[in-house]
Amino acid sequence: MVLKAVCVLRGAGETTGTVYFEQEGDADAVKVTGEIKGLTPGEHGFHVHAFGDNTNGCISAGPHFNPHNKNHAGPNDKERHVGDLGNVTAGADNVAKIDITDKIISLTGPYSIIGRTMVIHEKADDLGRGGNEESLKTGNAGGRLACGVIGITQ
Ligand SMILES: [Cu+2]
Ligand SMILES: [Zn+2]
Repeated sequence: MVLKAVCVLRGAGETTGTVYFEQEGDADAVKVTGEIKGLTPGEHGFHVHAFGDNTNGCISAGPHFNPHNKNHAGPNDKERHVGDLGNVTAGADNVAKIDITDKIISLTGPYSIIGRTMVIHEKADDLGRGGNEESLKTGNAGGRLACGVIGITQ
């Protein structure tokens, strides 16, 4: 059975986006597609944060989803937060097209990302290589431009 989820991102500014998630089965990689508009050209950190709570805006989503208590890193690192999807890159048109395949996130099981929050950041994620303490927590990706709760779709 194919599992599908969707996330609509909104924030205080003009950044908006729609992200789709698809997973063939429990143990398969998750395909993440979609686009985010209203971004400055260049890289922007893109993560799953722990809570599906947007009561006080994107800040209520808490830290990166990190059920195994690891340091922050990039999507291809062996040790990373489950929520570490790295960066998306916006072009001169201020749009980032998303096309990610990730083997760590899941739409099912105890570490499912359903009901958690996707966040797009102001700055690039340094993938844990920034050489300071914050780099190992957030990748120094700065403010939260927009976010949305990941929900089940058909
Ligand atoms: Cu984040
Ligand atoms: Zn992280």
